[in-house]
Amino acid sequence: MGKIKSIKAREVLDSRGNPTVEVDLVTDKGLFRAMVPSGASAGQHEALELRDGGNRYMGKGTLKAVRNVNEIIAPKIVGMDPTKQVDIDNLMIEIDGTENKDKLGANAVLPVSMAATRAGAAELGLPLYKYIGKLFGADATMIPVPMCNVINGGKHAGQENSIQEHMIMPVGAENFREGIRMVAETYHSLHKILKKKFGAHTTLIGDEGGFAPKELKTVEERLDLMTEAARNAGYEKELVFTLDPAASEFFKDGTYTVGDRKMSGGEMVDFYADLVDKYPIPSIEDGLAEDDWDSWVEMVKKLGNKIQIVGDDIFVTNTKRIKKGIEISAANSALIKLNQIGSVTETLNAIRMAYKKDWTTVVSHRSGETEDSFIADLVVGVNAGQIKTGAPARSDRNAKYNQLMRIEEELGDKAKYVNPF
Ligand code: 2PG
Ligand code: MG
Repeated sequence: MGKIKSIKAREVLDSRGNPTVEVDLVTDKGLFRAMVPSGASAGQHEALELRDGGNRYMGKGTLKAVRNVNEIIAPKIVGMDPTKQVDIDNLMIEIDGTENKDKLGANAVLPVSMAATRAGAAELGLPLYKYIGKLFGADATMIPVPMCNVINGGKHAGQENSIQEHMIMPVGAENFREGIRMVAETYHSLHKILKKKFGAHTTLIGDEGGFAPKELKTVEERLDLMTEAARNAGYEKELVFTLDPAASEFFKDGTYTVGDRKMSGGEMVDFYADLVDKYPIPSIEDGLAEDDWDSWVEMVKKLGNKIQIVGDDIFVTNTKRIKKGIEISAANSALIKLNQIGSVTETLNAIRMAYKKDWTTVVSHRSGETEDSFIADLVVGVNAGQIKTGAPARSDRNAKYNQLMRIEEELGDKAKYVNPF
């Protein structure tokens, strides 16, 4: 039996220049490292991201979380068998003792959990995705179709009351490598169009690597330009569009404000129905706010047979909230973010719950990311078939796409790349 010999956390920087936590976990097999990402349009019901407050890093310091790893978690976890993922995670959950990891912080628990998964994989001599497949109970052969966010809006681009993410998805590609090429070429073609139509300044980018032109105000204008870019690149047939409005960000006192339009939940559903009629949109995430359950149910009634309705802020990768969503039929898909819940075991449980009801899952990055590509292995490990991790630009995003190309290569003939719709 292998043993965890040491655990050490430190503060490092994420893609937005904010501090985050990195953990080095050592076993006989080597040093295993993991880093946590951080959201901007974070859900209110997410596990706690512990920040120091005060002046350092504008209050966003993570030294308390680092200390919680080094002084509270490490002494208890060192000595354990790294292949005992459930025991390791459960012990941390027990030490914390709260619903939302309020004591230790999800940003203290998660990097230890992820580093332990890497160490467990090494212990068994397996690549990470195969080891996650073993933990989860899947054959880990599905390479996901990526959802790539080529136009950033909302909080990721300093734009109030606008749709946050406009993504392209190469559902018609033969494999992942070809899919990512179609996406990158379309992204460059979009760059060209923007530059020509509105000037070079409109090709500056938002938090997730997509363009963020203020000139394109409505979602229709944005989708039209994406259509033009896909056509110019020659992939109009192979690509579809998906949206993450992140509606909690523009919902207040029962009203949704998109640009200069004010809408009720019901009107929002009609707004999406209209878009789905006009454009090839098979999936919408967070079309409604995180606690507006009734409108979610309405959206499923109206569009649930036609499109994938993905819950992010409403479910926060939390089995309790996903269970409620299943019971009242508030969606048909769950977004999966490790740091919303704070451990690998709980994340796998959330995915299990979704699958049981034949819901799909989409594994996701955060807008504040790192070079850690764990989610690329996770998405293959659980055969989720869909990942969203930003535009095909900036290394915090491409770290994941690049890892998926490696995994696809390694799987060879066994790799499956399937249109999820
Ligand atoms: C989302 C995410 C990732 P954030 O809303 O889905 O794209 O954004 O990490 O800012 O919550
Ligand atoms: Mg979202």
